[in-house]
Order: sequence, then C-alpha cells, then structure tokens
Amino acid sequence: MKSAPKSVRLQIGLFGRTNVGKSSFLNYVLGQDMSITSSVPGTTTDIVEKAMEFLPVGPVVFLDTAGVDDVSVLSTKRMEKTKKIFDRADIVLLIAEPNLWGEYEEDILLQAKKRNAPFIIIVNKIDLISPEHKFINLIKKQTERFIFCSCVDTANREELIKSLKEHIVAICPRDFIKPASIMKDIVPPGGVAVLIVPIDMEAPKGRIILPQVQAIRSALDNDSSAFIVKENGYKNVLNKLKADPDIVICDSQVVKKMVQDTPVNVKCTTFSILFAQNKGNLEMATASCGAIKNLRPKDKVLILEACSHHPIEDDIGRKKIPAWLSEYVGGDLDIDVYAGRDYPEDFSGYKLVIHCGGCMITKRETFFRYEKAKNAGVPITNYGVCISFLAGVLNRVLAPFPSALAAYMSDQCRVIS
Ligand SMILES: Nc1nc2c(ncn2[C@@H]2O[C@H](COP(=O)(O)OP(=O)(O)OP(=O)(O)O)[C@@H](O)[C@H]2O)c(=O)[nH]1
Ligand SMILES: [Mg+2]
Repeated sequence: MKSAPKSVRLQIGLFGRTNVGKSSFLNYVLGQDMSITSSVPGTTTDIVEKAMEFLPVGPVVFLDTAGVDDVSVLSTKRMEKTKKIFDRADIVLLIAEPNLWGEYEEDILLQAKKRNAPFIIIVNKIDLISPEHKFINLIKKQTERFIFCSCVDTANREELIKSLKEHIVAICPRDFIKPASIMKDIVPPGGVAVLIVPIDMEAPKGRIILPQVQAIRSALDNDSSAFIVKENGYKNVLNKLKADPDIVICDSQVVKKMVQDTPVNVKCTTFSILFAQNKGNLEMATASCGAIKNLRPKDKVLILEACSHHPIEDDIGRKKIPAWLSEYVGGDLDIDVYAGRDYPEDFSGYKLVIHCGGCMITKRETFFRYEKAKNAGVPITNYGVCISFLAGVLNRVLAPFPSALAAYMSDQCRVIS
C-alpha cells in the first residue's frame, strides 16, 4: 500500500453556510477542481472527501460538507450527514463571508467546542466584500487562528496555503503527530510476536487486512519481530521456535483454537482486542459483556460495521455473530445491521450494540460512536470481545491488558450478584 489508509489520516472538515465558498476554498487549496462549485446555494449535497499528502502536516482528508443553512427538501438528510462529519473532524474549518456572522457560525463553533475539536476561521470572498472593523474584531475574539482570503486570488495562494498549514500544525492533536504504538507494551525490543492470520473468503485478494499490516509495522518499529502464520501452521511455528513467543495474536474467528494450542504460560490475544486497546475503548467493550449474559430471545441488538464491504454468504456481522448469539441466548434476537457511515440516530431501545473493530475509521469517530451508546444508556462491545466471550476464552485473551480484564471481571461480578 503506497497511500495511508483514511483511518490514520487527519480529518479536516469544512463547514459554513451555503454559498460562502467552502468548495471553492477546498479547490483553491488543492489546486484542482475537486468539488463542484456554483453561485446556486446548496450546490454541495453529499460529503466530498479528498485525501492528500499535506506536508509538513502529513496525510489528511478534507471533508467538504453541505451548507448548514440548507433549506431544501433534502436538508434534513444533508444535515444528518454534516452532523456525522462533526464527529469525524479532527480539525474544523469554519468558512464565513465578511460581515456575516450569526447563529449558523456560532453553532459551528459550538459543535467544534462540544467535541473538543480545534478550529480555524476562514473569512472568504474578501475581493468582493471588504470586512468591517467590527467584524474583524469579532473574529479575533473567537480565536487567534483565522485567515482572511479570496479564492480568486491566485497571486497569494502559496502564502495562504503556508499559513493554513502553520495553523493546522499548531492545533493538530498529539495523537496524530505521535500515534500510540500498537505493540509497544506487549512485545519488547528483540521480542517475538506470532500473528495468526486466516486466509479465508473474507481476506482481500492478494493482501492482508489493515490491522494485521499495522501490527507487523508496529512490531518492526519496536525492533521486535513478527512471525505470520495461518491457523493450521501455528503449532508447527511454536515447535520450531527455540523459546516461547512474547505474544500470540490471532483473528477472533480462530480464538478458541488458538487458546487450545497455546501453552498456558504464553500470553495471547486477538487483533480486535489489541486495536480496541489502542483506540481506547477496550475497557468499555469488556465492561459490557454482562449485557450479553442478560440477553433474551427477541431482544433488540444493533450491529455496526464501519466498512461497507459487500457481504459474503458467511459474513461475520450479518451471519456468524447473530448465529452464535442466538445459540448462546437460546432463541433468535431482533438484530439490525448497519454498515459504513450509516447508523440510527437514536440507539435507545437496543439492549446491546456490537461494533466491528473499526479499523477503517479513526479513533475519534469510534469514540463518538461509543459515546452515542453511552449517552443512550446502551452497553456497547465489539466483534472480537463478543466472539471471545461466547467462545469462553475472554479472561485468557484479556490477560495482557490488566485494566480491561479488571473491567470485565467486575462487570461479571455485578451480573452474578
Ligand atoms: N469573487 C469570489 N467568488 C467566490 C469566492 N469563493 C467562492 N466564490 C463563488 O461563490 C459561489 C459559491 O461558491 P461555492 O464554493 O460553491 O460555495 P459553497 O460554500 O461550497 O456552497 P454550497 O455547496 O452551496 O454550500 C461560486 O459562484 C464561487 O465561484 C471568492 O473568494 N471570491
Ligand atoms: Mg459546496
């Protein structure tokens, strides 16, 4: 893979009223016509995404949205999409016109502040409208991070981009500049990790999936090594190694077999658990396992899958997990499955949410999905934790992460009492 996956890119959202020049600003920065522009308000309807290397910031995705004051027939649907971009944006660019400041601009800043997203104000169209003193002072009061510009000003384009980059670098989340190492705490420098990677129908053609690639890269970054093996070759690799590996990591779907084949003194986990730990939601996912125990036939369960791959016959989210859950519960559940960036506005009414590992979405976006469940009072877990729980091996695969294991144990005690 030559280009960075979207899930590790800095997400920069462009927000503002219709017709202020959000799409023009994006095109101006990119130096190409990416997003359609016109003098008709409401030109951008769906989210326009543009990934690029924005050096020295690094890999970014610009997200152009529909105007927040859109009043067309489809405005509600558009606003829902824009709202989701607020959950996704690591940085908010508020595009405004000179001397026009009101409830829409205030609300964009409020949405950014509510989510702890840093923002930059771009005052566009200064070739057409001259900003009044009062307006300039108002902008300065909001933030020191602002730019006054015009998208028809080709002479100053380089200067403007430089200043935009400086602002972005200054407010960029630490996580983006120095991401937490995935393998750091579980395999020491010089150590050995064994990665069990099933090559099944769901494996992409000629490649392996993103979490596996990222785990290999992280092992190398930590000066450790990784042995990659399919589940049927695992025992052979263990026999060939002169010493026990420091960690064994497998795909959740083969977790039961992996645990059976792993000596009790060897630490083991799943990719799903490792990445939930890295994304910061493992404790919440394990503390929700009691909700699986409490499920009864016909209960409503929401399954959320962040990527929108075409489901195969034996799909994990649509077929396997529902079947394993029904078997455990002793009857069919009422399961809704949502894929991609689409999910219900309201989570209440569900007894449990089960999210995929979220390797295709950012930490921030995953966080807000977990928050949504939390705010609705609905327990949320993930595919890998749920599968390991149903396989009866969750304590074992949580052992490398003591606080998540403790969260799981205390939840189980609560369920028993
Ligand atoms: N003179 C001038 N015209 C601009 C400038 N920026 C945008 N425009 C024009 O303003 C109109 C609206 O621009 P868009 O980029 O489509 O605005 P938008 O905010 O994306 O609008 P929606 O997609 O409808 O929400 C277009 O006709 C642009 O050519 C600018 O800095 N100066
Ligand atoms: Mg537009």
